[in-house]
Amino acid sequence: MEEKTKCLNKVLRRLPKYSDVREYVLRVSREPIALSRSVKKRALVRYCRRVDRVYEYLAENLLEPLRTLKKLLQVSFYSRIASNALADGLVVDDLVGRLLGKLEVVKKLSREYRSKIAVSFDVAESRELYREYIGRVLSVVRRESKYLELLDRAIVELKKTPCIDLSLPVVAVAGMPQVGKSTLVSTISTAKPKSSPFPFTTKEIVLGHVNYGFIELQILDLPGILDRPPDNMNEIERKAFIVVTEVADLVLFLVDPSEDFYYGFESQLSLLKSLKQWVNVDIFVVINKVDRVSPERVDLVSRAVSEVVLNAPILKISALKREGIEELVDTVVKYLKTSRGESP
Ligand SMILES: Nc1nc2c(ncn2[C@@H]2O[C@H](COP(=O)(O)OP(=O)(O)O)[C@@H](O)[C@H]2O)c(=O)[nH]1
Ligand SMILES: [Mg+2]
Repeated sequence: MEEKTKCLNKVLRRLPKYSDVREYVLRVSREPIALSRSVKKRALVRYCRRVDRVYEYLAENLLEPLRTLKKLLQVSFYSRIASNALADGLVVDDLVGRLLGKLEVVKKLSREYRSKIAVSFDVAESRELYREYIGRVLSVVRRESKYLELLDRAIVELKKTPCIDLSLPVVAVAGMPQVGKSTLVSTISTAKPKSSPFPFTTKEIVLGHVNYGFIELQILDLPGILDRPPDNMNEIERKAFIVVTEVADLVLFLVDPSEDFYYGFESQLSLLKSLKQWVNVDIFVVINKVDRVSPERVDLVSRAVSEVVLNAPILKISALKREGIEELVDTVVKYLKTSRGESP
């Protein structure tokens, strides 16, 4: 599948609920159908048209959106983001497969009843056949209504993911809650995510662009991650985890060196160690908030961190006071250029 910028919000459509489908079908069944004077067997023709309309509605509102979704789910990032929005253990690809399989029957039923109505004996028979048709179609959709609603939840989640160009480099900003991720992203990029003194302010993935000469970098602000195994993470933390494992070309791991940091330094170090194991790309540690701690404390934190990341750069910044920002962006751009085989 070609991987260009995909704005899922535009590409994907919400699915109707069973009640929406039922309402539409009942409306079509009531609505008058205009026919020109020359048409013979008018009642039969009207019922045939109604069958067509019901089928067109289902094809356009259920089958097509499901097929579009199925294609997108070939990108494992989208598939994992969508599954993350479902109840435990459900895999979005299985649900789409199931629904497409079950709803395929609607096409067969529509053809079958259209032919039967076309050769029906009289108005009463064609009406009876039409009723039977909508009864059967609605019962197929009703039986799947639980799955339709689940999938719609996954679609809503996918529509919230920003328009990332997966063929261009992506820098993900990760770390515990409150370390200053949103402040950094709003300092260096076009995105202005909300930062606040309360943990878990950032609940969604936010995409910003960093303009660096002719280069435009994609940078992602992420929800905070706590130091616990992925299986124990909540849905919001897992979203951040999926980004760092699926789409990031480089992870900036932000650390708060403050002695009074709510989650402590040891847990940040422990999270960094875990991320090193889970993530396949390089991780640069960024010690933030250097404006509020002593240089000795920064050194101490820096030494502890270097034992985990070994030779990777450790940057020191104040996102709030805009200190060390230029060097950070420089380092990132140079790294991405060399890692993509271009000279720096
Ligand atoms: N002193 C200081 N405070 C900062 C700095 N960066 C962020 N903060 C503060 O730390 C808190 C959390 O910031 P936020 O960006 O929301 O953190 P996030 O949860 O990691 O996204 C806010 O009150 C910010 O103003 C910094 O460089 N220095
Ligand atoms: Mg944030």
